[in-house]
Amino acid sequence: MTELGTALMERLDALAAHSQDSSDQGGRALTRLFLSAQHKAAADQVAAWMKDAGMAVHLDPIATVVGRYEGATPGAPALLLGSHIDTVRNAGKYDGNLGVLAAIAAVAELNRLGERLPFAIEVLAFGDEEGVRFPHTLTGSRAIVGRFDADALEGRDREGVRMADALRAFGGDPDSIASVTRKPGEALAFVELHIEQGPVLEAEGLPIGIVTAINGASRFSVRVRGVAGHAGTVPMGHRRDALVAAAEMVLAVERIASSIANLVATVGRIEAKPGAVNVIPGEVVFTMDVRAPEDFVRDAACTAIRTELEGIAARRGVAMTIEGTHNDAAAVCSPAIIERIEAAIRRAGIRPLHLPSGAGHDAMSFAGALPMGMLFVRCKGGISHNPAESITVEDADLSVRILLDLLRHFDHETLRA
Ligand code: HGY
Ligand code: MN
Ligand code: MN
Repeated sequence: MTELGTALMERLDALAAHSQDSSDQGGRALTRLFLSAQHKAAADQVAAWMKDAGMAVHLDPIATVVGRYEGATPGAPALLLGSHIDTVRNAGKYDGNLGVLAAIAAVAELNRLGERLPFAIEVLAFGDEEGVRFPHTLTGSRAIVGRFDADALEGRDREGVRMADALRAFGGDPDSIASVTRKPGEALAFVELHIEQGPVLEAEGLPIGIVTAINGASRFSVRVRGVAGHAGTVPMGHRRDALVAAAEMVLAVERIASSIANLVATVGRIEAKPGAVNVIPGEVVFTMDVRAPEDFVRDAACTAIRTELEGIAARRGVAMTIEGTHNDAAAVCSPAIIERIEAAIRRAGIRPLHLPSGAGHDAMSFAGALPMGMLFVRCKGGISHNPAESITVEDADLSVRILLDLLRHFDHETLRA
């Protein structure tokens, strides 16, 4: 009796085929970056499934695929569902994609039964939650609530391509992103279903949980400039080696983060130039990602890290700049949505567990603008951002059924943010 889950897992496998080949793990891993050819193919596939589910579909100017299923009265305010279809490099196939396809499966079931609710449903397939290709992130979800930062359009990828140009080539329209903003009364709330990407639900023996809050996050690009030189002729004491300085900085980031409870900091990418075996690196660029449940803790940690890196740069005689590329406050989920999600989980006979999210999500873009909440789905070993990411067909099936139940019982009249 898991036909909804079986169909959902088959679609997740099919969607995962839209990937740039990657031999990182010796096989075909999943890498689908914002505005890439793989994103286009996945967006087209998602649009087709939305149409099959009885939705009117369009691509919005910031490349979000939008499917709308009318309520009993056409033009009624919409409950927004969805997540993202972009991935990190060498990703699993459930992060983001599960939330989009589970929402489509729930609407398809309503459509199959000819059910119309007292509100419309919009399923949103965002293309830029991970923020891996360009410096900014959450561009699609932020646009829905009028928080899109136009500076993002000037961001460039590794090949120097401007986001605005890639967006136009994709079929988006940088000049009309403001039109994406929902007018007051058009949207009721945003609810996102997503894998937990952590070990708690599995440890508790629960298939699904209720998110209380989403950690705030700050991202930086750090550039270290030393002096390039001949690896064979420059004595060690005469070097201003950008990579060795950066290495000390990376260890400092780890040391500072490890000393602060519930704070995490990660250097995910580092690039040394010119990148030749016999040249002392003259320049290094690396990224930093800092997160915590409380904003003041994260801010204080970012200040401490900056001070420490400046000290290392001065002592080693290298220049350093730290550019902030993303900053998102911690987002508290709406009690009204938590209540509705908890009621649906109880009706399914499952113990309702409330838990925070260490990972960022599109839902955080809605905090303070629209009532928002999230359901977490158990994932094996809590593994994510890794091809080993996995869920069971039973949990996939339950996700769709609980989402359906949430929709059918959703009291939209008494909503407050
Ligand atoms: O980085 C995150 O937390 C999310 O996967 N974008
Ligand atoms: Mn995600
Ligand atoms: Mn992710």
